[in-house]
Amino acid sequence: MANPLFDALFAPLAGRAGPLLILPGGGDIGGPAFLQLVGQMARGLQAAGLRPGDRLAVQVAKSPEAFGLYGAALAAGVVLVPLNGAYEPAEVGTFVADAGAGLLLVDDAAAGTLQAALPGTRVLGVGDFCRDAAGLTGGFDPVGRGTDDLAALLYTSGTTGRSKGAMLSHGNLLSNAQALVEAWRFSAEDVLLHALPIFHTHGLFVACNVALLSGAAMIWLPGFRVDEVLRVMPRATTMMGVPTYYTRLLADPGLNRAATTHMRLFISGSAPLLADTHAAFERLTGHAILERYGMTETSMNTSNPYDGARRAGSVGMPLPGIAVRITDPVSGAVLPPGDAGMIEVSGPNVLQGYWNLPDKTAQDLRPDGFFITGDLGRFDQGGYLTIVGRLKDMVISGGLNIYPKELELLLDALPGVVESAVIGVPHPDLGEAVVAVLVVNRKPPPDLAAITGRLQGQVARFKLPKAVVVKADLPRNAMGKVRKEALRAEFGGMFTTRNTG
Ligand code: MLC
Ligand code: AMP
Repeated sequence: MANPLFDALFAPLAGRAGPLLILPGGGDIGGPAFLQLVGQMARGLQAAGLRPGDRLAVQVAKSPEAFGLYGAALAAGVVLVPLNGAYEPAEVGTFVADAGAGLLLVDDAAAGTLQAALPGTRVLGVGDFCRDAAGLTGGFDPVGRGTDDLAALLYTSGTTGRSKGAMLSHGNLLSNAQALVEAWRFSAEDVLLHALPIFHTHGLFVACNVALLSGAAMIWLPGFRVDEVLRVMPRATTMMGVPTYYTRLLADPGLNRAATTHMRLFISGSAPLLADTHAAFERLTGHAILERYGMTETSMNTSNPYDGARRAGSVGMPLPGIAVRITDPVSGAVLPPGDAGMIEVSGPNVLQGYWNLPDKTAQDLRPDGFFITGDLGRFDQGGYLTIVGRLKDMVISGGLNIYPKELELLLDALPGVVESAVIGVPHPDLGEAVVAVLVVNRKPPPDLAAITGRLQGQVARFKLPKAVVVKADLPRNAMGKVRKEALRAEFGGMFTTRNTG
C-alpha cells in the first residue's frame, strides 16, 4: 500500500550500500539495519495500541532510536509530535493534551517523573519501548497513507501565549524535501554534518528528509559543540545550522580554509544570519554560506541560489513550486517589488491548518491558499527576498522561538510585578536574547535576582530572561499598546556594547 513519505524516504534504505548514520564515537549504521529498527519500532507502536491517525508524542534525546521513531510513526500511519527536550513537564502536558496523544515516549530516566506529572497520559521510556519492540515477531508492512494524511504535528507557541499544532501532511513534507534536494544539489555522494536537534523542522525535516531522499549519509552528532564539529568536518561535505553555529565556529581558531576544504556547502537558517557573519565566514574559509528562509508551518520557502550570488542579508528566491508575495499588512493588497510588507507563501509545502483551531487557521490561511507568515520582507528587482522585520511578537534566540506573551503572563502573576514586557535584544552568541522589562510595586519591590528563578519549572530554561530590568512605566502608543520598539531601542545595547566599549 502506498505511504508517500515512507516510500520516498525510508523504503529505499533497504538497498542502500553505504552508511546512513556515521556515529561520532566510531561505527556506522547502514540502511538495511536502520530500516529493520524502524520496522521493529513500527510494530511496537502497533502493539502499544496506536492506530493510523493517532498521535505519538516524543520527548527523547537525539539518538538513532529517536530518529528511527520518525520512520516508525510514518510506517504505522501515526502522527509524530516531536517535543523539545528542554520543555518542562507542564509544557509537555499542554502539548500532549492538546494533541490527544495516545502515547508519550521519553528518555528512560525521565519516565517516572513525567508519568507522575501527567497521570492521564500513557508514558513509556524509549529504552523499554525498544526492548519490547525488539521482542516482537513478524514483519511489518507500512500502512497505506495518502498525500493529505498527516505525518506530523509540530507545536509552535503563539503570540497569544497559546500553543498551536501545525498539521503537516505527507505531501507537505515530501514536496519540500524534493525541492531542497534539487535546489541544494544533494546526492548519495554527500555526507551531511548533522548537529541540529531533531524536534524541529530544521533538524528533522530539512536535514534528515533531504539526506534520506538523496541517499546522503549523516554524521550524527548529539548536539552542537564546536570542537566536535571541527573534528568530524573533514569527513563531511555539507552542514546545516542556525546562525549561532556559524558565529561559534568563527570564534574558534580551528576554523580555517584547510578545515573546510572537503565541504561543498554550508547552509544557514531559522534566524537572521548577520551580513558580517556571512562576510567573515567567506573571508576565512572561502565558502559563501547559503541562507534560506522557512518556518514550522511551511517548511522552507526561499533559498539563495546554489549557483549564482548568495547574497549576505538576503534569503534568496522562492523554491521551485512555491509562490511568495508581499502584501500590505493592513489591506492585504499585493505590493510591487521594492515595497516592504507581509510575506505570504503558497504551495504544496503550506500546512493543512492548526490542530483543533479552525479560527486561527482561517486567520492565517487566506482563501486563495496563501499563508500569512507574520514576517516582513521586500523583494528587490533581481527577485531576492530580504526579511526586514517581524509583525509577530516573537524572539528568536539561538534559532529557538520564544513568545513574549507566554512569559509576560507568568511575570504579571508574580507578587510585586505590576506589568511586564518581554523583548528580544541583539546578542553576540544567540542573535537575540530575552530581556524582561518590569514595572514593579514598590511595597515591597520584588527581588529582581530571584525573578528568573520564579519562572523555573514553568517554562523551558532556554526561554528564561537573560536579564531583568525595571522601569517606572512602560511606553505606550495612543492605542495603549506597549511600544516594544522603544524598549528595544533603550535596552538594545546591553549585550553587544559590553565587549566593544
Ligand atoms: C540553550 N540555552 C539557550 C538556548 N539554547 N538559551 C537561549 N536560547 C537558546 N537557543 C541555554 C540553556 O537553557 C542553558 O541555560 C544554557 O543555555 C546551556 O545549554 P546548552 O544546551 O548547553 O546550550 P547549547 O548547547 O550551547 O545550545 C545553544 C544552541 C542550541 C544554539 C546550540 O540552542 C541549538 O542547537 N539551537 C538550534 C535550535 C534549532 O534547531 N532551531 C530550528 C527551529 S526550526 P541554563 O540556565 O540551564 O544554564 C525553524 C524553522 C526554520 O526555526 O526556518 O528552520
Ligand atoms: P519556527 O516557528 O521555529 O519555524 O520559526 C520560523 C521563523 O523563523 C520565521 O517565521 C522567521 O521569522 C524566522 N526565520 C527562519 N529563517 C530565517 C532567516 N533565514 N532569516 C530570518 N528569519 C528567519
